[in-house]
Amino acid sequence: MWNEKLTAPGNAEDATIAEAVHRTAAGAPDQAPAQPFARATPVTAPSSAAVAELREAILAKLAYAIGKTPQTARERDWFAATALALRDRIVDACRAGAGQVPNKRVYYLSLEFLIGRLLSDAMNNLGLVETTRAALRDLGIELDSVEGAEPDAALGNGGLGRLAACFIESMASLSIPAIGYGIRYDHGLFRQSLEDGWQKEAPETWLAEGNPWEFVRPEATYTIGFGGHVTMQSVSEGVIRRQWHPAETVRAVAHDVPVVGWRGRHVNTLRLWKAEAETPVELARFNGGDHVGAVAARARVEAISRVLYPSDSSEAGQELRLRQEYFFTSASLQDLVRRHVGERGDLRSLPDHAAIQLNDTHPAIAVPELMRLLIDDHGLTWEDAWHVTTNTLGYTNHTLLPEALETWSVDLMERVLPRHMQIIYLINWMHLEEQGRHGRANAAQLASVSLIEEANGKRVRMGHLAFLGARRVNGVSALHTDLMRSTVFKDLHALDTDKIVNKTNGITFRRWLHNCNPELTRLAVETVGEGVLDRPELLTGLADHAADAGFQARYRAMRRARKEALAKVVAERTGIAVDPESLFDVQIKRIHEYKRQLLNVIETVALYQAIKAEPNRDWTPRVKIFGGKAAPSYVQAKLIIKLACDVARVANDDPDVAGRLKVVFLPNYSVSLAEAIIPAADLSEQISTAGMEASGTGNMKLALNGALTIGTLDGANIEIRDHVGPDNIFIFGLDAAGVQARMDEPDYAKAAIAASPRLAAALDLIGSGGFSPDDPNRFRPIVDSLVHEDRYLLTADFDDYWRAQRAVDAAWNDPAAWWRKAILNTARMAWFSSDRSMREYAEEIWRVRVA
Ligand code: 26V
Repeated sequence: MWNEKLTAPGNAEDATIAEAVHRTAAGAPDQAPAQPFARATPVTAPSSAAVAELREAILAKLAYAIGKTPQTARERDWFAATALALRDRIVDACRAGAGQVPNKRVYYLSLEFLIGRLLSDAMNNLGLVETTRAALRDLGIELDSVEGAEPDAALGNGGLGRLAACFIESMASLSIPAIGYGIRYDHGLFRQSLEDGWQKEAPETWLAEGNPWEFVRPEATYTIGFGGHVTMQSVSEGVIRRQWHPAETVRAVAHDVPVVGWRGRHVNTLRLWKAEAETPVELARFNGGDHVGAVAARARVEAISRVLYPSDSSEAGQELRLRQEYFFTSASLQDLVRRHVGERGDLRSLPDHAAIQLNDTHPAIAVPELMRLLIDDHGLTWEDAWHVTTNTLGYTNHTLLPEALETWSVDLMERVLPRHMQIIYLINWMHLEEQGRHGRANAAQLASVSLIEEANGKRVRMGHLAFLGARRVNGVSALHTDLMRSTVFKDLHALDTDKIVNKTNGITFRRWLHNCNPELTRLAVETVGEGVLDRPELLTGLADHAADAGFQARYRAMRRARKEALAKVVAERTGIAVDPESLFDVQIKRIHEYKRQLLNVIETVALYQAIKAEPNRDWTPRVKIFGGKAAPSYVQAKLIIKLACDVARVANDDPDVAGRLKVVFLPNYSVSLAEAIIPAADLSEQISTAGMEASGTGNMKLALNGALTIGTLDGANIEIRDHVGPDNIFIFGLDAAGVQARMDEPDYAKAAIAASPRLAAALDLIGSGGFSPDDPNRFRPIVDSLVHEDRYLLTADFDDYWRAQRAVDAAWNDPAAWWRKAILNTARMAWFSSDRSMREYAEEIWRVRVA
C-alpha cells in the first residue's frame, strides 16, 4: 500500500524554502519546534477522495474518542484525533499481514526506547503526509501545530535508547517480524531547564493526557516475583525440582505501540510493560481509617515503572533499578515463552523460532530467568535449557567505561532474586570447571573470567553473565569491537574467538533524513530519482554534482533555510540572536567528561581571547551551539554546563567579539530538538577521548545531513572517515593506542599545559573567575581536575584541536570547496542506515531471513 505518489516538481527553488523563512518553528512553549516545512514526499496533490476520507475520520475521532467539537478542540485534541485516525490505518496495514505465524521472530529487549514523536513517522511511512496536511487544512488546522502538540516519548537517556528506536523502525521497514520489549515509564527523561546557567530537573509528563498510539492489553499480564525463598522437592529418583516462593509479586501489564515500517508494508509491536499492584487498595486498612497506609504497598510495587533512571553511567547498585531490570525481562520472557508454546508446543525448538537480543546488560538477568522458566516451570533438563538459552540470546555491548559496566552485589541479588543467584552460581561453577579441564586453572585466569568479582565485596558481573549466555556478542563499531576483544572481554574472548562480532550502529533515514530534512530529501529525489527513498546507496549519485555551482546553490539554500529556522528557535528559547550567515558549530549529546564538551568550551575561550587580542583579523564568524543533559547527580557535568553558559554570557555581551563569536546552550535537548538542529548544522563536534565513545550515532545523523565532522579517531568516526574520505572530515588528536600510551606518562597534563601558552591562558582566565566574577573560584575544580588528573586527555589533544578548528575556518572561507565536502558527506553516508545494521544482525546473529 502506498498512498501518495512522489514526483519531482518542475520548480526546484520551491515555495517551502521561502515559507520556512517566514514561519516560526513554534511548538508549545516548552516543546521542541514542529517540523516547519512541507515534507519532501510527495509533491503531487493527494486525491480529494483520500483527503475527504481522512478528514471525516479525524472529525469522527475528535467527536467520539475525544469528545470535542472543532470549536472546542485544542491543538492537543487535534493531535490525538489525528493520531487515532492514523492508528486505524496502521491497524489496517497490520491486518493485511495478519494470520500467518512467522517462522522466526526477533525479540529486542531494551530498558530504553528513545522514540520521540511518532506522528511524522507514521504519516511518512504510510505515505499520508500531504493527505493529512490537506485534511487538517480543510478543517482550518495546520499540520505543523498539530505535530508540535505531540509530546516526545523520551523513554531513554541517549544513544543506547535512540538506537533501539531506530532499530525497531528499521525492522518494521525490512519486514523482520519483531517485538521490542521495554518499560512504559510514567515519566521519561527529566525536563532540563537552566536557571542562571545551572541545570535544574523537573519531571517529564508525556502521559499526562494519555497516549493515543497505544493499546492496553490486560490479557497479556504476567506475575513477577521478588524476594522470598527457594524449596527443593524430590520428584523422582535423582531428580530434584526447585521452586521459588517469592515474598512479593507485581503484575506486568502489556501496552502495545504499533510501529509501522516504510511504505506501510509491515507493522511490528513495541510492547511496554506497566507495573500494577495485585491489590489496588487494602480495604480493611482503608475502612479502618488508614487511607494512606491502605495504598502504600501499591505505591511501592508500582514505583517499578514510575521513572526512567536518568543516568547513563554509574549510580548502579540501587535496588529499584534491579527490580526494573528483572521486571521487564521476566515479563518479556514469559510472554515469548507463552507465545512459543502456543504456536509450537515444545520449548526445545525455541532457538529455531526466536532470537532474543539483549540491549546492553540491563536485561542480562534473562540468562538465569530463561533457565529458571525452562527448568522450574517447564521441566527441561539443565543441559537442554542451557542449549536453548545459549542458542537464543544475543548480547550487544555499548560501553567499555568501567563505571558503566553493571555489577550487582551478591547480597542484594540473593535477597531480591534468590533462585536466580543459585542458577548463576551453577553456571559459574560449570564454566570454571570447564576452564580446569582445558588447563586454564591458574587463579588469575579464573578470577578474570569468573561471573563473580571479588575485589570489593562479591558482585555479579552482568557483562560476563550476558557473554556466557549468548551465542553472539557484538560491539557497535569496528574500533569498539576490537577493544572489547583486547580489554574487558579479553580472557572470555580467548575461550571462544568466534563469539564477538562487530555490528556498526546505524540510524533510520526515514526520521533522520526524510522527515527532519525534507528539502535535502527532495533535492536528492530530484537529482538521483525517487528510488533513493528505498535505496539510500543511490545517494552516491549526488557526488557527481558535488562541484556543480547550481547544485551547490540549492544545497546551500536548504541549509540556509534551516539555519534561519533554528535561529528563531534559539532566539525564542535563549533570547540570543544568532546570524545564519555564521558557521553553525554544533555539539549535541549527553554531557559527559569523556565526550569532552569541556574541550570545546576551552577552545571557545581561547578563540575569544584570540579575537580580543587581534580584533581586526578576518575571523570566521561562528556560533557554537551546545545541547545535552547531565545526569542529575553528575556534579562535574553540571559545572561544565554552567561554564558553557557563563562563557556564553560574557562572550555574547562583549562588543569586541560581536559578529565573530556567539555561544548558545539550548536547554532541554531532545529527539525533536535534534530534528531541528541537525539539518541546520555546518560543523559536527565528535571529540571524545579516543577509545571511549563506543560508536556515536549523532555523528552519523549530522554527516548525513551534510555537516562536516571535526572529530577524533573514536567509535564510528573512523568508519565515517573511511566512507566520506579523509579530505572531507577534520580529524585531530591521539588515537586509542596513543591515549593508552599517554595515560602511562606521569604528569602528562602539567607538561602539556606548560607546552601550550594558549591552553594555559584559557585555563588561567577560567580558573581566576574571568567568567564568574560573582564567584571567582567557581570553576577551580574544573581547572584543578585538568592539571592534576585529566583522565580524558583534554590537555594532550588541545593544540591539535585548535589547529583543526583553524583548518575549519580556512575551509569555510572557500565556499565552493566547503559545499563540495558537505555534499560528499551526504552522498557517502548511505552505509550508516540502520537498515544495513539490521540486515547484518538478521544474517549473522539472528539467522532470520530478510525479504
Ligand atoms: C549504563 C548504566 C549504568 C547504570 C545506571 C544506568 C545506566 C544506563 C545506561 C548505561 C549504558 C549506557 C551505554 C550507552 O548509552 N552507550 C552508547 O550507546 C550508543 C549506541 O550504541 C553508542 O552510539 C554510544 O557511543 C554509547 O556511548
